[in-house]
Amino acid sequence: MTNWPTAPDIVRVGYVELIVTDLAKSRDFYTNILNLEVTEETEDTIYLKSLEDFLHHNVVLRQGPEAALACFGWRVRSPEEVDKAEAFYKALGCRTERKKEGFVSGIGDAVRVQDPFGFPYEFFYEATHTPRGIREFDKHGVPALVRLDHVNQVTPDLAATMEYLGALGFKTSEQITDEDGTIYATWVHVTSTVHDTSLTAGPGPLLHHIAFAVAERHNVLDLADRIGALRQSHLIERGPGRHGVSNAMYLYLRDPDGFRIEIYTQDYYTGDPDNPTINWDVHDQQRRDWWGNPVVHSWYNEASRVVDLDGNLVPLVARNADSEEKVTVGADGFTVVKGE
Ligand code: XXG
Ligand code: FE2
Repeated sequence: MTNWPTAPDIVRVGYVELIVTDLAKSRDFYTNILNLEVTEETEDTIYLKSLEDFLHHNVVLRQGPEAALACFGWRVRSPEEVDKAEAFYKALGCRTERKKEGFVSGIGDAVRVQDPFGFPYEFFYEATHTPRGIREFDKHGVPALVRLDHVNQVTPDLAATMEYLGALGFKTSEQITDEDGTIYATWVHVTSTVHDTSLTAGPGPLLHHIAFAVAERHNVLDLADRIGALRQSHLIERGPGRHGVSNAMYLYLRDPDGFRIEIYTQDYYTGDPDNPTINWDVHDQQRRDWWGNPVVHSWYNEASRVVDLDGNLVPLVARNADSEEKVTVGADGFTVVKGE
């Protein structure tokens, strides 16, 4: 067990920065399909936010040569927590970069790190506020994405990554395991929801998806209907459905670069200190879809690369071989499912 340095107090995932290969195409997807609001735009960068948030943005799209995650932006509780985050990663021997003026528009003093598992994380407190759109009912015609709800990471050594996120204050709400105790996926939270990030075992570091919340269950269906009416059904990868894990309603879309976007709503409260962890058997066919609908192959086997602090793709590390051996038909994980 590592002796962890003092961790920063993480409030939530504030934004994600994605490198996209065709900014105009991505703009069309994030505004016309997802109906996110553009809060700022330059020649090579677009900032977008969900309806309910008061931060400057939840998504940054930056034009670049290769589609990749540039960072997850974690909001911390106060400006001092940014110092703590910097000290935390320095003590772990990770590369860090601090910018008092911020790395992107709308965000002040921030530190970016490449974490021990290769993921690009940013920690910030200072942010430009924008008006919440909650009373702009004239804009609600299209199902509104109200919040950035969570992100999902693929990592080769799930147990070690879990321990590290535990040191950062994340608690486990749900997990998928087998009879030998191998963990295939976990859902961890700092807010009182089921998760702020989720870990899937597999070759990594990779970004599996980002997820926005909608207010009501029927909004998930409304969005699927809208995409159908726009004759864009190829954008739908999985769902609509109800998850076993989290109990939430879901729909997965793929953006023009293949980034996976989940539309998600109505999981449950997890804020008590003794919130019980739910364990799902990897062979339970309702764990990922409560109605038993099969999960499409691409959902298990495709994910996006991440970049380091210099913008270079982080090399992939194979999944721990031990757990790979134990995967059986219908089992979980970011891996080859035998029999397919
Ligand atoms: O947010 C999620 C997910 O990680 O996207 C996937 C909640 C549950 C699931 S699962 O497919 O495991 O039910
Ligand atoms: Fe998700």
